[in-house]
Amino acid sequence: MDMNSFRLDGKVALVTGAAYGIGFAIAEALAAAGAKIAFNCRSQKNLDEALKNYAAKGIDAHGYIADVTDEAQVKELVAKIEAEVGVIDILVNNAGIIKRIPMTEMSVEDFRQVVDIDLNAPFIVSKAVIPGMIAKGHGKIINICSMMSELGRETVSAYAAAKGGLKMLTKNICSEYGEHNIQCNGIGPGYIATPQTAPLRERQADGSRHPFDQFIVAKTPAARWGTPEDLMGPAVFLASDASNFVNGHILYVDGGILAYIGKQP
Ligand code: NAP
Ligand code: GCO
Repeated sequence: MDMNSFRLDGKVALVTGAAYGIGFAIAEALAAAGAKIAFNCRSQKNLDEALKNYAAKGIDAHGYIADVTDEAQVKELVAKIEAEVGVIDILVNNAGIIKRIPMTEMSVEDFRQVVDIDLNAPFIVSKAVIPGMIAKGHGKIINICSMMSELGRETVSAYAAAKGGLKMLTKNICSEYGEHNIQCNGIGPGYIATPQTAPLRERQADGSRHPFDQFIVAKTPAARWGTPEDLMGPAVFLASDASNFVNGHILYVDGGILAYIGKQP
């Protein structure tokens, strides 16, 4: 086997919401494999900070301000990337939010906002890049799904609905554009230590670990939280020619959570 099939030299990758967290780590991994990196975020402050952090890693990233829920901004973003970096070969739909509110207390506005960012935006961004991929004759789309693409839990109704929908959008993009040599797959991270999950790991007033933190470590066969770095290898694989016959698949990177019934009493 030619191990160069894992390389991404010359490829243009757009990672959405990659100023920090999982998106930043995935962009770092794609860059290490040879890709040119474009990313977006929503504020100048985050953009400036992120560009410094990419430069500190030796990555010449192209950063833009764009809200992924706004189709006009996304079209402009893609046009700028095409002009300044090149036509996109790899799209990682990473930008996402969560709101932890019991369903009967959640406003419809909050529910809609989560679905808008976590599900509608991957549709908007994918729609904007697929024509360029068809013209190039290849493309890779990686949707960042979740444990909540498969499981429910208290307080995350909108997030679970959106991430479950994102799993099916993944399978549909595969079905609709596979014949154009476009592979669309998902990564379903387990519980990963990032700003999004920081509230679930906060130390208690008495210094003890958050009960949710203890619950997740007990529920994970690997017995730890994941790190953004745990997602690097899977992302490179799904972005590269090494996965050219993998399509419509969700790769769960969860330390074994979905395989495990839970600790016996
Ligand atoms: P994070 O640290 O909160 O980062 C999320 C990123 O998305 C931020 O850079 C944020 O930028 C950006 N973003 C949010 N809304 C946006 C919008 N409308 N337009 C552009 N960018 C936007 O979260 P993370 O933990 O790295 O999560 C990244 C992805 O992985 C999300 O889709 C999340 O649901 C998913 N995920 C996370 C975990 C986990 O355990 N952490 C597990 C499974 C899946 P701003 O600074 O502008 O808000
Ligand atoms: C939560 C978490 C999760 C994770 C992740 C799991 O409150 O349950 O934030 O939803 O972030 O998506 O895969």
